[in-house]
Amino acid sequence: QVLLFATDNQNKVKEVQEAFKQAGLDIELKSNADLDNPPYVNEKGTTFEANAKLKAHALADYSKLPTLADDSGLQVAKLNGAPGVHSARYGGEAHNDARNNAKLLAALGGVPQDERQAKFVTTLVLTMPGHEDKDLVVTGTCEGEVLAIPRGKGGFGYDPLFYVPSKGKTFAEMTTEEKNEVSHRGKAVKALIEELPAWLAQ
Ligand code: ITT
Repeated sequence: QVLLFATDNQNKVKEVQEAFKQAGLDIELKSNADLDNPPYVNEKGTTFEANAKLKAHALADYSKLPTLADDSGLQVAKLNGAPGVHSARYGGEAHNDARNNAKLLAALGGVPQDERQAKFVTTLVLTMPGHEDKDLVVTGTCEGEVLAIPRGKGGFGYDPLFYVPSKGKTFAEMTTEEKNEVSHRGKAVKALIEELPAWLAQ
């Protein structure tokens, strides 16, 4: 079974592929990088679900393949939920992890550790070309804290700053498998897999 993952982010592909493998699902994931001239999607929605649908529908329409999209972001309580849906471009117009992390650290400058609670959110949308009315939509979240000093070399994006108390580690200090056990994306994929049989049977 081939599934198109409507993403330009190979780190997302790696995590979702690993989660499918752990669940014993034999799914070949393709992504935007495997397509010739995939359409650019302007993520102009104000919610994770709206942006995930924009990506899923545009790429399903183009590829005619069953298509999965992931829209994610970090919501920091002290910053009233920012960067939220703007997480990818928080630090400037171009998507740049180092600038995003620098801006997040600056925004939280001087805030003590016990006031640095944050939540990662992933909304996944699975769509069949021509059947947008039947989208499968699931969301996963992960509670943690934003550290003042980055830790770890793995993962991507805000991972070195996102500390998960139940693991005693940042996402960047975890293997892909460990991150999937607790992460927003790992939980969203588990929910997707649970709902897949009923969705496919409709
Ligand atoms: P696509 O839209 O092509 O899928 P993207 O990286 O632009 O890739 P989003 O629009 O969902 O993805 O932006 C989410 C941003 O939030 C992403 O760029 C990261 O900086 C951050 N992010 C999302 N999931 C993350 C994770 O698991 N760990 C660290 N940062 C994450």
